[in-house]
Amino acid sequence: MSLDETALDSEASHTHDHASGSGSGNSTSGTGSPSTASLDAMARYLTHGYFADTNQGRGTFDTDRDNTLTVNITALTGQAKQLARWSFEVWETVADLNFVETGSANADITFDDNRSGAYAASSSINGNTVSAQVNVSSSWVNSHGGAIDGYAMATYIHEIGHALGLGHQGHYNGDADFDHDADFADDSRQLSIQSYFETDENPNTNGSNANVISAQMVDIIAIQNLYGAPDASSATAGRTIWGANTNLDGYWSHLDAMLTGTRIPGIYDGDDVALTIYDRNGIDTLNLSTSTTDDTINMRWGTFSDVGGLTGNLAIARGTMIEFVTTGSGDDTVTGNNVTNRIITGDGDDIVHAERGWDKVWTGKGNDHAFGGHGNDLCLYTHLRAHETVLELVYRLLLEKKKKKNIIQIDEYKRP
Ligand SMILES: [Ca+2]
Ligand SMILES: [Ca+2]
Ligand SMILES: [Ca+2]
Ligand SMILES: [Zn+2]
Repeated sequence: MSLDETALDSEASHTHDHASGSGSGNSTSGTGSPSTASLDAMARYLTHGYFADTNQGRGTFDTDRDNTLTVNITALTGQAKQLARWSFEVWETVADLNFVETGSANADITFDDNRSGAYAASSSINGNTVSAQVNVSSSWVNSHGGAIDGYAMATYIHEIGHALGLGHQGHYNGDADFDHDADFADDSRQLSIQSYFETDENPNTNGSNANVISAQMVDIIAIQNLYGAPDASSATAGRTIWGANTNLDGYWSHLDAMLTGTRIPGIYDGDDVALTIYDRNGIDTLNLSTSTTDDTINMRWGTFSDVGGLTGNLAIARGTMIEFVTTGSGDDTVTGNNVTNRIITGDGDDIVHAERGWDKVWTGKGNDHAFGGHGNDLCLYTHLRAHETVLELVYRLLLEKKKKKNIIQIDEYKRP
């Protein structure tokens, strides 16, 4: 039996003792050019490789019988309690975990803000975490703000990631420079909140700089490898509407405001955000109808979309199927996925590639182009011809579709 202690992000000294050596990750050491790796390999580094490289024992909480982790945030001051609670929601969204607050000194994770810097420390026995501590200093929160789109929020998500058993996305701690320290060619916060590199610090990444507000694609794979995917009682089980008119409450209820830059005092300061959508199951909608920018949405999982004038800021996690998408008044481009999609693109000159499935597409006003792809697709628009019934419209479109195969250009229609 060995007792391992790890400390991450700490300006304070590392403590490690009897590293278990059970990690078998990528033992790159930051020399030479970073390697291209799969999402799975990058996730494996977060859960194993990092601890092997840094000669620390890895640890995860044992949630086999109960997915509950107790957390004590009573010592937090000011806006820190809210940041912690939002971060619990972030991790609960993507893993089979349920954080329960307690005043007990024996909580699984204990939070404080009275020491300097931001770090997490944990002790484990034979790979099982006994307890973890997270400290994000009050001055850190004061200087970065307590809103969702501030760096303190990203810090909380990151440090809790450590407490749960994730390392960094490369062999670095405390400070890192992409040219010298990156082990993975795609190491940036676009893929992992456990990365030290902003999206634009990585020359291989096509994405705007933005405040990361969620666990990202690699984090989601890693945390599910440790704790499993969210269960049937989780927030995104069943039918979910993301964005405008959302049926999610709490943290994710603010997504529409954040994607359209609409300030919410005390919650969202209006800065650019980046996130990954993970959704457990159900017929789900991404509703961007309030957006006025030219958005490019890719509904296939494992891809990045461009929302709010940014590039690559909205990812759809591997395994997450979004069936319905509505875009706003800009000139939007939407690519469907392989199941039956309902795509509504609103005003603007929009382009839709519905891909496989029996898709339905409404392109609204504007000079639009819709391509049905494989499947029996139906392309509609919001305006009927004079005296035309909806049934006649459907019939006419089906005829046109037959004539033009899967290509339907819609610009000749007028209001009745
Ligand atoms: Ca859902
Ligand atoms: Ca549009
Ligand atoms: Ca489709
Ligand atoms: Zn860290």
